[in-house]
Amino acid sequence: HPEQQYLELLRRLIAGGDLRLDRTGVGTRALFGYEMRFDLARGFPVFTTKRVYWKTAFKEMLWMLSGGRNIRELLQQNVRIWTDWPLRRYREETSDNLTQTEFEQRIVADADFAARWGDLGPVYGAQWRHWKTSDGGEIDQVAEVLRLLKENPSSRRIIWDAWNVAELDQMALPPCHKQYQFFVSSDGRLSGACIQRSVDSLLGLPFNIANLALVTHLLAEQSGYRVGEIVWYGLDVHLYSNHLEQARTQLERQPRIFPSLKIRPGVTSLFDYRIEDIDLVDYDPHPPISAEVAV
Ligand code: UFP
Repeated sequence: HPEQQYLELLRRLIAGGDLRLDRTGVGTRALFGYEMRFDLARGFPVFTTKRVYWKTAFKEMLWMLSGGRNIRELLQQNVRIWTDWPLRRYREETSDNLTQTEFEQRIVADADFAARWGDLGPVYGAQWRHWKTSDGGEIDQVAEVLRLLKENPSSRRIIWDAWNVAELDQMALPPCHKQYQFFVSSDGRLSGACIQRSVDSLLGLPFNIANLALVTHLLAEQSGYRVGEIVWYGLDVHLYSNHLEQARTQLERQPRIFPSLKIRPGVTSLFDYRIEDIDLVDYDPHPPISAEVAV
């Protein structure tokens, strides 16, 4: 089963990961460099050895594709995965101890408050769609990828990149899945790759794989190709020390058949997809496993 690639990674991290103290103070077991490949024709690679909240991941991907950088648009769809960073900044700068829920409700209810405190800086979507040029213009890297897929599919430059060195210090979190590249084979199948510099193997990685697969499917649909493979490269691949038990639980489980992705036909632009247009059918995972995110 292709999910064994992931379980093998967890096994290696538990058994032989290098013990390092990290930025968050939690501590990790890490290895440097790991590759996984999934043939999208063999099912949609959302892991089954625990429930992955794929709708949350997909909403995040659509938000990134829209150029989003404020948590308000995520919270309006009940996606709370990015709240920790703005909330910490709010508490530090105001000494106001709102709870997470109070903070989130205020972001949704109050547009001015959201503009002041909900902005993450020029993170993924901002770089993908609005990379600033030195002459005051911007580049839409995703539109350029779509153009190349249609006009020059053998190009070796079908890339978008979020690692904007000059703006890293303005971002709530520097990009983890920092670069995407696409490839059209001679039989008309689109493959997608992602380079991820830093990988929370328990919490982040299942989302990152699902989102790489989703965006590859959406690009294929919009440029008239069938889907090929996804190829994922992680560099600092780590397991937080407070995720060890969860990883061991997952290793006791047998992977199940991957579900299939259904995309509503007739959406004419990559940027018009809404979450209602996308569904996963026959996803039958093992139960969820909860874990704390390191901020
Ligand atoms: N992280 C992921 N995937 C993501 C994302 C973050 O695994 O999509 F946004 C994790 C990796 C790391 C932490 O554990 O978040 C980022 O910390 P740092 O910037 O110190 O690498």
